Amino acid sequence: MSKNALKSYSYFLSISVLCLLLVSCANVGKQSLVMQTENTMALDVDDTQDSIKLKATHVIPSKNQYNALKDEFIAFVHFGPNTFSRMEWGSGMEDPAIFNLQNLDTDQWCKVMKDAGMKKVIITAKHHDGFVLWQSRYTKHGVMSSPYKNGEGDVLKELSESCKKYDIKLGVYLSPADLFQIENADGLYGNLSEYTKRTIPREIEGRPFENKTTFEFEVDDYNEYFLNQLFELLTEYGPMHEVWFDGAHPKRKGNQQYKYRDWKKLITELAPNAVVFGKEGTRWCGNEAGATRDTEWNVVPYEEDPRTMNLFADITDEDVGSLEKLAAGNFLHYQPAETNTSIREGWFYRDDTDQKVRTTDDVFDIYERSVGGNSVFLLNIPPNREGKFSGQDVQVLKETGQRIRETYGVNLLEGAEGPKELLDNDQETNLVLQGEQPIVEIMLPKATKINRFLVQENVNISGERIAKHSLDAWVDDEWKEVATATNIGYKRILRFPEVTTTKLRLRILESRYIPVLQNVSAHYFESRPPQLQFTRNSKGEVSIVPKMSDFGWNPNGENAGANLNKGMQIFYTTDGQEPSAESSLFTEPFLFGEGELKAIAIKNEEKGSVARINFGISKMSWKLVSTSSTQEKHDANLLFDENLKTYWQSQMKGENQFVILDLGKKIDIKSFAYTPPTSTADGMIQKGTIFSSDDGENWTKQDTFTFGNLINDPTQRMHKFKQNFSTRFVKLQADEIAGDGNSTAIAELDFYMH
Ligand code: FUL
Repeated sequence: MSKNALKSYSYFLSISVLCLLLVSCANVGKQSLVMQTENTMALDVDDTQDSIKLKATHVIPSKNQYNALKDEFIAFVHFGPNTFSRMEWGSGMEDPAIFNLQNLDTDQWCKVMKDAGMKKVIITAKHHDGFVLWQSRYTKHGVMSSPYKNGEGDVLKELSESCKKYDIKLGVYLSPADLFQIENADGLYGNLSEYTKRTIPREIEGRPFENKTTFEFEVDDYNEYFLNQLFELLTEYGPMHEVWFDGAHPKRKGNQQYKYRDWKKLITELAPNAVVFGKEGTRWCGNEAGATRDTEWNVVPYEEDPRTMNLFADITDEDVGSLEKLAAGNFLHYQPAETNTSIREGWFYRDDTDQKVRTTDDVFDIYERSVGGNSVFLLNIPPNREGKFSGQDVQVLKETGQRIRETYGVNLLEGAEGPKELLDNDQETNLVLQGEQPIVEIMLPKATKINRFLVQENVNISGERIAKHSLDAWVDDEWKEVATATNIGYKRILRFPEVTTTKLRLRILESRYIPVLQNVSAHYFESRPPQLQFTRNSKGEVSIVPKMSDFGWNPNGENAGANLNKGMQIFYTTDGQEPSAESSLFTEPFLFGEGELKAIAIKNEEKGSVARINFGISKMSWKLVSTSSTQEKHDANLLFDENLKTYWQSQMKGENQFVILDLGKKIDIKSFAYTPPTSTADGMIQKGTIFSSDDGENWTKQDTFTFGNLINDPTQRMHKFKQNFSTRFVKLQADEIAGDGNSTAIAELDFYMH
């Protein structure tokens, strides 16, 4: 045995002895700790798999992180010039007059959030365009120059007051990227100013601060501007519970650096209860579509010490915290994931006609996967141009709140027999489980129908330990395994086909260290007819099928297409009408050209949610004329094969790549849709031009288009042409590619006549 191996072996042995000693004395969860718990822990060169395992279970959330986890379901509000321009990303050069807000009802926002069961709201105080929603002393680019209350309005103040009224916590999104400060002549972003000692807040005549705290930092102009604004937000609108730093950058300039450690100092002092998103506090889940990982460990590895780091890269891998991953790092850090997505297509409100709104089924499904998957659910509800949440969004949130209360507000283990530490609804009592394969058995007071089981570890004291577990139900005089999953952490919701049972058994199959459970409960969710999805094949035939979850968790716990939906029928309309049992019955794929399809599943007279799709003109007679270049496996025919998984990708040749299509006949075109690939971030067309031609040789430039936020949210983008035009040949030219990409890629193109 080598010296190092011997050292780690004896380390592990002494720890094991200590563990045995500790475990034998009955106590609460703390008894199973064998070292000091920390929010961040360094790994040593002689750490072994076993010692890393042990260390990982002693990495726990900070007070603010734990509170963030307990908030569970929180709201995001994207509001600003984009609400009026219908853009996803502004340019920074918008006239503030565009923010033509006449009415604002932040009480309505908070009331709706409260009904939905949301505990906190984070608003885009400043999005990437640099427009500020509050009365900042340090810029004129914001509400102060807009028509809202003749420049006297303050959206953040109104929200902060409503939050107090409705007991909702407040957080702010302050975008480090700032296009106004990049684009305007006196802009501070990347202006190459010197780093000198500056006092924060900078005094502005006639606008004193009530809070007299001051800070000295060695910063440049933009960091000073940012710190001054943070000072305003944290001292005049608080108490602040979250500060949200977005990592996206539509543009950069002058190699601008962010002195985050200084920002952090200010936040820690002025808003001690605020968790910081995008830095060491909470982390992005890695997508904006509401996808969740099957295994979401919140103890993650870092190469550098996150307590002193300035730059944080996004963690987007499927595996964030397996033992192999942890072993490859130098530090272990507790960092909860936030699952952020929008209730509408895109982050900003566009309209109530074309912009799709998620159904209650969808939102409730994400709630169960995210909150029940060891993360926080951050759902964006973008207010409309009336300053309110739109009716459809309100309805969905109301129903989601109802479903959460109906399902999780009723614990079917009430009166059950079993370990009282788990059944007493007391967060302070915990059950330490011994043995090779620890088991918890619970006797229900009577035969009960259940299809959800909720289990929590005591992450706050004894960290994340369990790596695999299964649930059995006593059915027909024997144990039947109904669900199995990997880690638990703060909360795991197991979903499975309903069983009627008198006894449940939770088996811990793998654990990083002695398992400590905090709470279990059982529930019943009245499952609805499934959500539906449409596909159109290259022959132009449309199919309507139950939506299969893309993300591992089967809808309602089973194969939606099979047993769960027996007896279900699907009805659809092609004229924009709401479908009902009187509409056309879907029995087999049918030919469908351009237009809107709506469909509904009906089972036992109960209607599911309405699914809709807007198909572009049929692509059956399209032909590829030419492309600027193409990569071997990404032929340009793939951009009209009706398959979103395949895509055209040009060679790495930079901008001005193009594709020319023959639509088969002359067609009147009003709009088009670009769907980027999802399996590569290289080649997303951020800016482009559309040309038309009757002969494929003489071209007329028809319009240019701009799409924002493609890399983080690679979903379909629509563009309405300034003027309709009639053409047989179309040329799409890429003028600007998102991020660092230098190829051009298209998963699918669609053209619309309406
Ligand atoms: C992204 C931004 O670019 C989007 O506009 C949005 O704010 C989203 C929450 O984060 O990175």
